[in-house]
Amino acid sequence: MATLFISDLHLSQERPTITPLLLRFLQGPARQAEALYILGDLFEAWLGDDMVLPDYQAAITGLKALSEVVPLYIMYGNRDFLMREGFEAMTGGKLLDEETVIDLYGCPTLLMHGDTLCTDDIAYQEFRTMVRNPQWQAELLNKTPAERLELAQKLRQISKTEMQGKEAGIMDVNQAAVEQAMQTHHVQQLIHGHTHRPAVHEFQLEDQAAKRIVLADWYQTGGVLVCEADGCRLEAVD
Ligand code: LP5
Ligand code: MN
Repeated sequence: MATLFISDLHLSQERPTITPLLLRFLQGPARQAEALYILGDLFEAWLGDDMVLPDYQAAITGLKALSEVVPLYIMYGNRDFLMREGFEAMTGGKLLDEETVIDLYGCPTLLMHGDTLCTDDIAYQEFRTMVRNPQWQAELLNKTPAERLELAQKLRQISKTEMQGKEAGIMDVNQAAVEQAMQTHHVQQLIHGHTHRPAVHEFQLEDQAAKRIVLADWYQTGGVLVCEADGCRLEAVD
């Protein structure tokens, strides 16, 4: 039995093939798993548990069906950080803290979305501080669904324009931030998404072998990290 990790599906009507791909995955490989972890940005934008966009309903139903047979853990990312208890009830998934350590077949492993590791992206980190402020979130959730949608669309436009002006390196993780997070949690293995640069990075941390595994996005096809007692491998989902 394997433990599976996915992230950055960014489910959206702009990429209509991805929801059916997820549903096949949930009905197929995920059913055989020991557990499924979704490490952020399942949705292009989650605007509150009280306003589920019709495009998301099929995925939610699929997750709920899976969660009845396989433990499902969900961490939010920079697009869906407004998921709360209502979302847990809809999907049967358990929301994880932003930095969660699990015992992965004997290897303590830190799970993160990955955005907080991109410390060179100062503009993003300032934006993050603003939108993670509980008061900002409460004001937002007081707005009507139409107002929230409009604001999210504006933010997406600003983000797209800003990203065109950023060097690629700035939008990747900062190695010192990676090492600090791993040392704080006393782990030699980290799994995260967000950067859309799937890879296994091996390095030395405190004179011992350390690993940072980056999950793939689901923009063209999907990707999954399959972990078993003898190790982890990145595989395509198509
Ligand atoms: O996710 P990804 O990889 O595309 O981009 C991120 C960073 N961008 C973001 C912003 C989101 O894309 C915006 C959409 C969020 C929708 C969900 C929010 C739900 C609640 C709010 C709406 C109701 O996270 C991007 C990083 C990139 O990753 C790589 O790490 O660079 O960061 C940015 O582009 C942020 C900009 O640099 C700064 C933006 C400042 C915006 C200030 C807004 C002021 C208010 C305007 C109101 C209209
Ligand atoms: Mn992200």
